[in-house]
Amino acid sequence: MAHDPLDLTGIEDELQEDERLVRDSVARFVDAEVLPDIGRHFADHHFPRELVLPLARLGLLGSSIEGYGCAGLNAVCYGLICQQLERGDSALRSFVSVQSSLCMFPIHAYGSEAQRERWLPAMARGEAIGCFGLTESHGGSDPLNMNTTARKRGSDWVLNGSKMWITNAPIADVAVVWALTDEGVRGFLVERGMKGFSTQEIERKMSLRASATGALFFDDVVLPQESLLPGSSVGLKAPLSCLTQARFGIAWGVLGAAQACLSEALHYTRERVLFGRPLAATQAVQIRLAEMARKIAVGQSLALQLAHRKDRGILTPVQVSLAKWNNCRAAIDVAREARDLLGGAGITTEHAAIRHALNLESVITYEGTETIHQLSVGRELTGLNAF
Ligand code: TGC
Ligand code: FAD
Repeated sequence: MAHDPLDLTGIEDELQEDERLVRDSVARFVDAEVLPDIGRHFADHHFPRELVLPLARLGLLGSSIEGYGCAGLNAVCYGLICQQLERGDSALRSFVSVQSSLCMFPIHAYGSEAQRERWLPAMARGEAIGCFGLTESHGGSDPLNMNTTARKRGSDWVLNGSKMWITNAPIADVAVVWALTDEGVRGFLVERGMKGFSTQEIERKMSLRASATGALFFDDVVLPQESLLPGSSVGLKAPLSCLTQARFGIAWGVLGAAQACLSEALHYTRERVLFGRPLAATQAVQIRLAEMARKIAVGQSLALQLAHRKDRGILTPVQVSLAKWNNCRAAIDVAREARDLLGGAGITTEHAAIRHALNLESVITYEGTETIHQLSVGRELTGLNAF
């Protein structure tokens, strides 16, 4: 075959040698350690915690951070890492997104030197796990409408409220929590074991079943002043800057899920013989496969363009919104098409398509729903805020 069907625009040729090496090492890990068991973990609603230390040993936790035991890789490498992990399962990419972009990034960007020294090396080694608490049950799209409060009491802060839909909550050692102070929203580090802090797993999800999702509860949790992230400005700017990091990784990651689905659909339709010929030899099926490949190719070009802008320090949040929206929509469409092309076989976890399609229902919702990103782009175009 002249072209790799998963890379019609030749992204491979644009990569540097070190970027390929990172990509290939993660790909080998996913093939050997993730794919054999992930269908079972999904079916069992179980986060495979035993993969955390191997992920750390590969340098995949906080991989963009310089120092503190982190790998200091560029944006293309971070994207490729997310893509390979999500080729395995969105749950693994979610774990790495939250650990790296939503916890280690704010500790590095807004934390004190003592907070960095305390948490970053341990998190890079996979010995400490983090979560990010922004969303509350009454409406995640509008995080400024927040009920969780942090009130000053002497030199301490007292935290009350709850957070909902928090990835890693049931297994986290530390939570980056955004709470309303008298001045506005600020970020705090809340540690497991602190009096009044508890977590609860959300059961019976039909999506991201191999990820641990939960709620955080704060009942008069007393936080010393050292728990405040001192470098975070008042308001949503700091948490939104974390989301931009994670959304960038998602824009790359979801295409890994889409590639897995296209690959499976190509294989299946070549083998499946109906009405005397392979399904893949019919015009209708070829058009559908071509559409899937087109969506992946366009998404890849967008992701690579964003990575180069990120490395040059000129990436804007609205560009990330555009890519998160476009690539999640592309990936879920591809996964649903693959599921359909597999017919009845497509509804079991023997094949990957339904698992990816169901996972992508969460991915298109979290980190800003599709509508939120469309409205961000709309605001950029018109100058009018329609939220
Ligand atoms: P907006 O006007 O857009 O911004 C407020 C201030 O923040 C600034 N800003 C940024 N600054 C630095 N870096 C960034 N990336 C920034 N993005 C925005 C902005 O310039 C402004 O600054 P200033 O100085 O002018 O005040 O804020 P808004 O209040 O209008 O925002 C509205 C909206 C809807 C866009 C925002 O609330 C939003 O994004 N909502 C969606 C919430 C969301 O995405 N939640 C995600 C929770 S975490 C999650 O889902 C994790 S899943 C993880 C996994 O498992 O992988
Ligand atoms: P809502 O905000 O209630 O939205 C409901 C619907 O209304 C959506 O379709 C939305 O697009 C639409 N809508 C909203 N505003 C408008 C408008 N102005 N006009 C038209 N339509 C609108 N959060 C964290 O803080 N940390 C995490 O680690 C985390 N992990 C998650 C993991 C999973 C598996 C899931 C499902 C969610 C996670 N979230 C996390 C929460 C996630 O960010 C929110 O679910 C998301 O932001 C949407 O919020 P919501 O669910 O409250 O929906």
